[in-house]
Amino acid sequence: MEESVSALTIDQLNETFGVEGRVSFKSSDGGLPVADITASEGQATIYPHGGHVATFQPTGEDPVLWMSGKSHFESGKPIRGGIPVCWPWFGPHPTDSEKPAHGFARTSEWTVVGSDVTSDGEVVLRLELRQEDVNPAWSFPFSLILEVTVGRSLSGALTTRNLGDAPMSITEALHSYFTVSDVSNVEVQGLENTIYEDALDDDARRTQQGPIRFAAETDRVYVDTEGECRIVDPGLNRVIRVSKQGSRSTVVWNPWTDKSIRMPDFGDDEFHGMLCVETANARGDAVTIQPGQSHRARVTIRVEGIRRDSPR
Ligand code: TA6
Repeated sequence: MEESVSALTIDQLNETFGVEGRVSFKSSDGGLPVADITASEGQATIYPHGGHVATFQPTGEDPVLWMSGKSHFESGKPIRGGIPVCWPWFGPHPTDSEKPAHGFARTSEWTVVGSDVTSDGEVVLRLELRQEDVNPAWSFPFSLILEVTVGRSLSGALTTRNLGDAPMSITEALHSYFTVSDVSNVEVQGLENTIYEDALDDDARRTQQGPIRFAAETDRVYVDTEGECRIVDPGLNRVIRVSKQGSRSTVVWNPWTDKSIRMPDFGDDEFHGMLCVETANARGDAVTIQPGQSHRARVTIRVEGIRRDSPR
């Protein structure tokens, strides 16, 4: 079903986009509308607030996306976990420190514009953010569409269309938070020999030697890379595969102790059980979109068992 609507009630959302046994909308504890997605081989929840995929769990698997027990679920504040949409800038605003970190998309109210069920039981939900939905001080003529496909895997495709008459430059991230057994006991493969900028050392550029392991705060923007990342987690006996298209940066982040304590919406000890591997176009990988043109960044997340020949 394709219909552009905005600020619908829960009943209207269910009437327009609900699908029996597959897509239903309800009011979450904090009062925000949320879509419950039940595909044939996986479940997810998606908030129009921020265009935010909050949870994903393939049938028979442990939850894949992580959510802080202290996350806000209220308008004007980002949700801490799942897949925040960082857009139209990643990190601090390049010139105006008054503007919110990671852009305005993740704290804006998106509009549900479509829902589908495919022949093999995958569920698609489409949401849109447009210029008229955001603070006029921050906006320019754009359309931002998030298309989420839920099944055994989850994919999120973020399409920016430039509706103006001048080129538009953006940085962005699908800032995915993953559940791990113990971040000290996992490794990230797929970024070996890739150059990264170390956000904890004045963006010093270094080359990744071997898999990434974690023993302290880690905040790295790997640039000029289109590779798949694998989070190898012996504790949960699984590998989370994060593949992507239309993204040239991958951000790897764990706040560790001190930064966790500084974040009010993040439990002091929660860092042990989470890891961010983010599908981005950040720093020098900014994207310029010509008038009338569009750009799509897409992440696909899937889980598999650990093969016997995987290290650790
Ligand atoms: O993606 C890593 C990062 O840029 C870190 O520097 C940290 O700030 C994280 O994003 C979370 O940012 P937030 O604004 O959501 O607290």
